Parts: sequence; structure tokens; C-alpha cells
Amino acid sequence: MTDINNASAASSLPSMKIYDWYDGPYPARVRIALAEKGLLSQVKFIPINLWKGEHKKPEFLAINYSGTLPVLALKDGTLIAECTAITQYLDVLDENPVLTGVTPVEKGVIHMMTKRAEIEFLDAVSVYFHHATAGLGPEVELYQNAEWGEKMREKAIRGMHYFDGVLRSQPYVAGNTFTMADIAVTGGMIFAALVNLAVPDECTALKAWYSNIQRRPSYQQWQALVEAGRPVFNP
Ligand code: GTS
Repeated sequence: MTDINNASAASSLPSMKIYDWYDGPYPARVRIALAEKGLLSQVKFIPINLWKGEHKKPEFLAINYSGTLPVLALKDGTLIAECTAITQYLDVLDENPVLTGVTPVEKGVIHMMTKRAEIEFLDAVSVYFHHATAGLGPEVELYQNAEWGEKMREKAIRGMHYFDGVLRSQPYVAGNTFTMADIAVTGGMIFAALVNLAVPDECTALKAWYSNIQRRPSYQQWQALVEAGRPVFNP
């Protein structure tokens, strides 16, 4: 039987499109946020093939000047890029923010830790991937600086140690509850696994925290979406 209250709540939500790539670590941040908010069914995902460099083509640059995924497109034509901005938008849609904080202090700390997760960890892994490995391949990686990439690999490992230290004294990255900052560190862990950047053995608090995160329904829904989105190759 249809739950009338839920049906009307769902129909009052904007219909959304998200340009992303099925197993991308940054796209994972938004997909996990959508799952946490129970909004996955409100979104149509439009695949932009990173490996073919579709994100650097003029058609996509017109959608996001930065040439990165994900991008949220609303029915009225508004385009929102940047995982943090997209998550902030999604979190307040139902006037029940559970990921980005309610009080001024919560909002400030969560934003700080999210940014720190990007600067010290996730973005560093990304630069390592694009500069010190084959990255997306020679057709897409038009400029590489391996030395810079290696420096960013070291930075990412330092970032793992930093978050390990944070998680030794509190259960989640921004304090006592799961927030957008945990999702940002999760993006770093997903990217690190993709590029075989191992978490140092001594980072036991980070590893324990990640095991917890991987048990959350939102992470498991993300994994299921990755499997469902994996392109089928016909040899
Ligand atoms: N600051 C951006 C954000 O937070 O959204 C970074 C986004 C980003 O780098 N996205 C990756 C990308 O577009 C997607 S993925 O690597 O996680 O799949 N990378 C392509 C490139 O050429 O940098």
C-alpha cells in the first residue's frame, strides 16, 4: 500500500540529475550522502566517462568549469559542483540536517574537518594518482609531474596518520556523530584502495573507524551501485 505521507514528501522534492562516474571516489562522497539521506531514488545518474576524458570536453566544461565530477543538476537549471557544496544542499532539503551540523559550532567544525580531509588526504591521493601513476592514461593526462605526485603520496600518508590521531580520541572525524567529514575521509580511503596506497599498520584507529563505516547501510548501498554501474565489456 502506498504511504500517502511519504509519497507526497517524495513528490515535493526536486528531481535531480547527477553527472558522475560509477566508481569514482569523489562521486562516492555524494552517493553515500544521498544514501544517508534516503534520497538515492530521487536522482538520475548520468555517466561521464573519465577514462575517455569526457569530463574535459567543451560540452562538459560548460556544465562544470573545473572539469570534474560530480555535478548536481536541478530541474530549474541550477548546477552545483564540488562534493561539499552538493552535500550541504542535499542535507538541508528535508530541513533535517544530519550530515552538516545544526549549531554554528557544529557547522564550523564539520566544514573545517571536511576541508582538512580534502587538503590533507583525498586531494593528495588524487594528485598522486594523476601525476605519479599512469592516471587516466596519456590521452587524458596531458601534463604530469611525477615528483609532485610522489610528494602528494607522502602527504596522503601523513594525512592518514593525522586522522588516525583524531580518531583515537573521538568516534568520528568531526566529533561524536557521523557527518560529511567522515564521508570525505571515506572518499580518501576509497581512492587510496584504488591506487594501492596502503593504510600504515600502526593506524589502527583509522582502520577500526573504516570498518565501522563499511558496515553502514550507506556504504553498502554505494558498493551495490558501483557493481550495478560497472560497464559490461564484450570481448
Ligand atoms: N574538488 C572537487 C570536488 O570536491 O567535487 C574534486 C572533484 C574531482 O576531482 N573529481 C574527480 C575528477 O573529476 C572524479 S573521481 O576521480 O573521483 O572519479 N577527476 C578527473 C580529473 O581529471 O581530475
